[in-house]
Amino acid sequence: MKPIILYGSSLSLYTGRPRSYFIKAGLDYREVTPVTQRFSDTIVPLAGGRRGVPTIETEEGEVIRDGVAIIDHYEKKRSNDFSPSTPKQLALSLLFDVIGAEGILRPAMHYRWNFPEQNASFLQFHFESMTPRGPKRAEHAEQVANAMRAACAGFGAVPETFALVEDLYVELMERLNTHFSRVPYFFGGKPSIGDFGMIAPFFGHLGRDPMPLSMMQRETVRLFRWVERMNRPEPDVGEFEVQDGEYLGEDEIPDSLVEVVKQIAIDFVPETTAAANCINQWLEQQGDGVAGKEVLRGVGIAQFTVRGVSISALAQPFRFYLLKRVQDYYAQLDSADQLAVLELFTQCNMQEVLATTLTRAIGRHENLEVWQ
Ligand SMILES: N[C@@H](CCC(=O)N[C@@H](CS)C(=O)NCC(=O)O)C(=O)O
Repeated sequence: MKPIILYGSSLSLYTGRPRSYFIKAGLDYREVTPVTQRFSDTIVPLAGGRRGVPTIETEEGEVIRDGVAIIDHYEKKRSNDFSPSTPKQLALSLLFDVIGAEGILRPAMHYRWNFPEQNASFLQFHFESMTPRGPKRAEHAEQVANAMRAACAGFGAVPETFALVEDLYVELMERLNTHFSRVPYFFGGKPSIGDFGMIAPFFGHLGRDPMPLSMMQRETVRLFRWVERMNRPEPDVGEFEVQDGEYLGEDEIPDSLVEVVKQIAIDFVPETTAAANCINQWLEQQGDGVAGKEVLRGVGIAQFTVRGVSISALAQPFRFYLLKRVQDYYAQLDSADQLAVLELFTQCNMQEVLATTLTRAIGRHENLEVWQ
């Protein structure tokens, strides 16, 4: 059987999600930087025309673009092995998948782009490696890097918000550190869909770029160990007394995990509400003409306030594409399980996101997200 080809890069946030999944699932894969002729000529046209990573060629030669779709493909094949089977754990695991995709972008981008003294040469090397070879390679790499630097501000990390972004991140690191000193993964002895979602910002950016990596190693070794563990094929749980490789029994959600989610809710909830309002207004202006069209990365600017600081951030429909999976899961539970999940989300200050929706759903067509 041919290995899976994973087009991606160590530097790329979103590649971290399927890479970790392949490692933990023991799947044979090769990571290839997306600069080959084959990528441009054969893969990109089958990936909706987008040069985005992660994109894979499966063992059978199928092309799949998007980390979430890639994991869905293998979870289906592997009987949902990395999805907890109990309601609270599964609902929270799906929520962490949303948070990993969009809820940690501000600190991830801030600690990458706003510390040039520590990060600049590291980033320059990687951006060049990801750019197709040619006479103007360095120039092209710089253009892409500049676009990403601008995206950092677009996600709301600007001088007026730096102190807030740093405070929230340090508090989150501390809470994650406490949680990972009790259990090796979010829900016990085995990684979940939520772990794979969260490793995206925590490996590619926060657990690898020189500035945030050194901070994590110095201040929160247990969090650092989770990042390391997520990229190793063996369980790598030597420091824990319980090494059963199982999710916690009886749908347990440890208090330390509730503290993590409460911390994330501080900006995730107001941002989700503001982004939904912004995208819904935009949808109203578009009318039915938008049906079948590709969903763009951002469709406006969401404005919200956290601890008295005003934040403007790109309103991204992808957040709601993933959030709908949490909401759909919740909707089909029986009433006792719904109550248990609602109580948990309320305890975490996340209850609002169970009901924050877009007025038009998002589907997938030929490897692109499209408005339905
Ligand atoms: N929804 C996608 C997002 C992937 C993404 O934004 N990847 C970045 C690099 S980390 C990229 O290639 N962007 C260009 C594009 O997607 O066309 C996923 O979860 O895989």
